[in-house]
Amino acid sequence: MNITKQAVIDNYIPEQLSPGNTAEAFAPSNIALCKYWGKRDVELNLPINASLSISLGELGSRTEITESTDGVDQVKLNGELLYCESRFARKVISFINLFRRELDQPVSISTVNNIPTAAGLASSASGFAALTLAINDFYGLGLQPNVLSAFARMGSGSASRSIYQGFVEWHKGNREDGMDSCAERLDLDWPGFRIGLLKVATGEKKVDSRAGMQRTVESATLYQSWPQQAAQDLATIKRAIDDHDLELLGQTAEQNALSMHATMIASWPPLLYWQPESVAAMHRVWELRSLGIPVYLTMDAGPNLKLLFQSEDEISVRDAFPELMDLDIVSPFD
Ligand code: 2P0
Repeated sequence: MNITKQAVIDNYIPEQLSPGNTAEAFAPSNIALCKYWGKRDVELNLPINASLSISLGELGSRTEITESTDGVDQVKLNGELLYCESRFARKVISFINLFRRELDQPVSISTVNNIPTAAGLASSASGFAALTLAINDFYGLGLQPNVLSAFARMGSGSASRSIYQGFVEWHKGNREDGMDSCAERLDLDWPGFRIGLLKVATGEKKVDSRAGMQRTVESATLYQSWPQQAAQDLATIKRAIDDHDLELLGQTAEQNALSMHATMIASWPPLLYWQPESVAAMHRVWELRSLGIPVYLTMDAGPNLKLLFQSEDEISVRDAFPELMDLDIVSPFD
């Protein structure tokens, strides 16, 4: 039988907790340049491949935990008190329960996301990372960042990377309990690196990443080539970051994202997150590139694009994509 999250966590935290009255933590969102797609262990969110991301600086989630004053757990999202049976509230409470266990102390958890709503970014990565950091503080656990990263991963895979700023690698790991499947900040900066958050379509997606990657692993023959490609792409992207080589980074990240989408499209039933507006925006990126502007795209499990470029080309990118507001262009090293 596979190891449970609870068994893993019990090995790292004391039986007797010493909760405080309040704790607050922030974690950034992140965009993968080499994507995580596919799990080898669904319970622990252990990935089939290692991945690499860039964190979005001040854009992310702030989570506060306080002792509840009215004797029941409360979950707030962006200031709004949620129905306790809502999906988000249940996810948050069941994650807290892994740490709180038998402790009879209802809490109030408030999460605020400051990611521009226009960016259409999922917030599970920054949300679970901020929640893990706040739990560590609230219950006085004193855990190291690598352990916090592994715990955040059990909430949502990509949250393992949101424990850190900058360029971050999430190691695949080999251990059965997954504790070596945690992220690490790479000691590589790139002050001129820019990310444009281009929202092209709205609407709730019908298949979330969790279900989408499972479907791909189970039904797409094309997925067989993914782990090897991801490993090569990750090594190339690290080299490109080290050399501040945008062409190599952009080409590899774009090809990595489109290869991931190819595996989704090759699933059954087919999984296509793109909308007509996504394809139109891709053509605009390629058109800009044909004019000599080095701008590349990446996409996650949704219809929106993220643009990768450097500060010297910001004016050209803004001209070509006038819908990008100031907050949609992120300077991760400012
Ligand atoms: C990534 N994505 O590397 C990839 C690329 C989406 C496409 O990580 O099931 O919300 O909670 O581990 O982390 C989104 O998947 O999935 C994701 P779970 P998660 O950013």
